[in-house]
Amino acid sequence: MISSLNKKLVDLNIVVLTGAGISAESGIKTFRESNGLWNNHPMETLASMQGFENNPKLVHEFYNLRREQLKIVKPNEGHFALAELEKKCKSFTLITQNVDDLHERAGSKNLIHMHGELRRIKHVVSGESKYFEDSVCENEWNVYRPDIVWFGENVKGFEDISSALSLCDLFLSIGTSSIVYPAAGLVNEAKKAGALCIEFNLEQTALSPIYHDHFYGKASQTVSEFVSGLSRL
Ligand code: BV8
Repeated sequence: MISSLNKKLVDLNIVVLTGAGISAESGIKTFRESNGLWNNHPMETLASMQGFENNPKLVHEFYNLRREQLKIVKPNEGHFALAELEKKCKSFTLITQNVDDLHERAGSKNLIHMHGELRRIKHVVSGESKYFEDSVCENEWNVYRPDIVWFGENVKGFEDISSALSLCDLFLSIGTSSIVYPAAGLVNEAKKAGALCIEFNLEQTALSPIYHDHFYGKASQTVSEFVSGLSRL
């Protein structure tokens, strides 16, 4: 299938969308698998402004725990393979729904955190955002919120995302259930641009039929193997 690209790797414009599945083998829980992050609380109570206003304690504790976890997890082969791929193609845009910092730590540069970042908080009134890697303490639960995109809030970087997709030759979707929009719909933009669209997951998703090809298996293996194959283009 990749031979249909008719381009050398060095001439390819590549866009990648990642979800929680690429960080699963680093020990970060996904959202929707059994015993996932949202098992005990419906996502609306943890990832919405309404949920935050109703119970800032619960929401801060949810994000404090996940922020603490960043101190003990490490990028896996899937993250490193994407950082390597970025060095070898004409243009590379990594769009992640993940709020962890494993892509940065693996060496990825051109990265858009469309759902925000665990290691940033923002002032609830001014909206000013700052880097933060500890736990938000109780006396600041109503002053700061996680700089995370919740349901009903606009995603980040959408202009840059759209311009990258308009030039895209190859679109890879890795480790996402393709349930959350507008992230799940990006493949349609890539297809309009004439890109070859490939899905990497453990299993089929609702949007699998839209993709031209699929690699089923653990992202740390499937992505590394795919990148090695691309390097022979
Ligand atoms: C918005 C907070 C405009 C961050 C999250 C149509 C168009 C536009 C909007 C909508 C629409 N329809 C509905 C909406 C509204 C809503 C939405 O999409 N709802 C869904 C539930 C239907 N979207 C929004 O509200 C978005 N904003 O549209 O703005 C707007 C403005 C005002 C009013 C209306 C609209 C905002 C969406 C962002 C929400 N924030 N979380 C956080 O806490 O982390 S969403 C949450 O889900 C995370 O961000 C996460 O990144 C995202 C997607 O989840 P996945 O990453 O896919 O994880 P999941 O567990 O689901 O799946 C993991 C996959 O990995 C599985 O398939 C599994 O098989 C696979 N896997 C596991 N292990 C491995 C693996 N694969 C490979 N290898 C492995 N080892």
